[in-house]
Amino acid sequence: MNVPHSFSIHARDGAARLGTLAFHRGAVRTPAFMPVGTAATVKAMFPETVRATGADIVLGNTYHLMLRPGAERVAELGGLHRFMNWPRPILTDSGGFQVMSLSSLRKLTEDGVIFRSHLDGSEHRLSPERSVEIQRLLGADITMQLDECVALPCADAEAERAMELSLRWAERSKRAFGSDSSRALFGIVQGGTVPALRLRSAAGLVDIGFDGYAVGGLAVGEPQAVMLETLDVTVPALPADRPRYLMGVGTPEDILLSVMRGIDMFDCVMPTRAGRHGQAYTRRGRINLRNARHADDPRPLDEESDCPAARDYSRAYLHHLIKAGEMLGAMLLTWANVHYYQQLMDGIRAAIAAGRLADHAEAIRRAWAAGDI
Ligand code: PRF
Repeated sequence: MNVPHSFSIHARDGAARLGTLAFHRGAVRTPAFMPVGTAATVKAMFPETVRATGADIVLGNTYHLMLRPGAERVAELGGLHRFMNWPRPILTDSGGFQVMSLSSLRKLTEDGVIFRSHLDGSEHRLSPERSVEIQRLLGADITMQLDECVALPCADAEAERAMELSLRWAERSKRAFGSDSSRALFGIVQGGTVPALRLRSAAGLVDIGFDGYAVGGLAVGEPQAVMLETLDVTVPALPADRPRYLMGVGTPEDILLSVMRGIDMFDCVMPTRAGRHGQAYTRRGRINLRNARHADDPRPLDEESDCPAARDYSRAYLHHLIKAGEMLGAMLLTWANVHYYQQLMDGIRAAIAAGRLADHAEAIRRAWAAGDI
């Protein structure tokens, strides 16, 4: 089907934007949070439940899927959407970031990266062209360019080298992607925390021309204030009429503060990973269900939530499930957390529409600060 994708902005409040990113598989309401479905599954959740929380789009990973079950196999089985029974939009990350954090014996060259699989030690290569091809085989609605993300803090020269390499890879990714208006290709801004490098990266990507622009290389060890300062420099350098995606972010507060700086899309393992480890995100902040103080607590996580996981199960029961290592504990907390994140985005979108995001942000932060017990 060759229905072109589109991005439209319906309202603004300060730098924040309310929009819709439309694909033939469905619309993505922005600001959007994308649950992470690394290995063709949002861990511990049914796709139907992910959708019921309000998610319009999920993220998949080139790195994991190329190693297992293999991109060609997924393509032969009808693509990632059919494979995982998620008929709505999917964004796939390009693999570079995961190679750096998960694989061993990495060798980075101008052509791409050669690495050993974290699964069986087998050798693989990923170039900008192969990453784009894998994402096409998976059937991604949004393809990310291959980039190099350096850990922070790092020397300016190292941030510059990785940024320039990422720019050259951006150009090759764009050429490899060709013209397919039904799918989107996003470039990724790098440049560490050096304003001049961020600006050069953004300008270079805008010259090449992308359907959307991601800010990479943040939330990799720097303080929140440094991340926000980098956004303050970077976001104004991106085209106003294109979606902006802050990769791998973040806590509910990071998301709120980044929306207020003009970011439209987010992804993070936090709600899913934290859920599997016994942490719950709620209106009143984070709750560690492993803590013994919950053992006799008959209250649910949030009696006012319309998520069954947050409303219909006592903290005592959740504590028991987590302590006993029962799968249902991870399932319920993941569900509650993904639902909470989607509710957060829903509230943010409504506040932008009403032109009262600053007040809304203040109210949310007050409730977090007041705490739970
Ligand atoms: N690049 C890519 N994926 C990413 C990142 C990046 O810089 C980050 C950084 N927070 C998360 N995921 N390709």
